[in-house]
Amino acid sequence: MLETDEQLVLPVNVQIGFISTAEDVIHSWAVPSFGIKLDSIPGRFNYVQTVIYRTGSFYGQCSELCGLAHAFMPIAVNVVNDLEFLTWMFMDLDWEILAEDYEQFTLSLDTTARRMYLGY
Ligand SMILES: [Cu+2]
Repeated sequence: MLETDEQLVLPVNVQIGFISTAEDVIHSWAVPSFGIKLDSIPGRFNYVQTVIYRTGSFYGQCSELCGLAHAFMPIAVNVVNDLEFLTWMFMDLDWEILAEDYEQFTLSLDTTARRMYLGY
């Protein structure tokens, strides 16, 4: 019931920061096993950090009554060790596109960081 087409893959025993926002209505990204319930609000960035100490599959769902498709917002997280995480991160990566997009990517990160600190 909570399975998804794609799983969020995260490394175990590493400090992880989650940044959340929304485009349409208020959602709430909740995974009870992590002790996280992070509101996703249009026009705002919310932030929480944690360390996950166990590998495995973890599940959650949107916990805000956000609208018509609310029942179809499951969350699946696969927590893996360092080697599995690096393998996942770099497989299927197109290094030429990555090099071309690197400058644009860092510019968009700067914009995101500026918005977080200034709150717009
Ligand atoms: Cu939602």
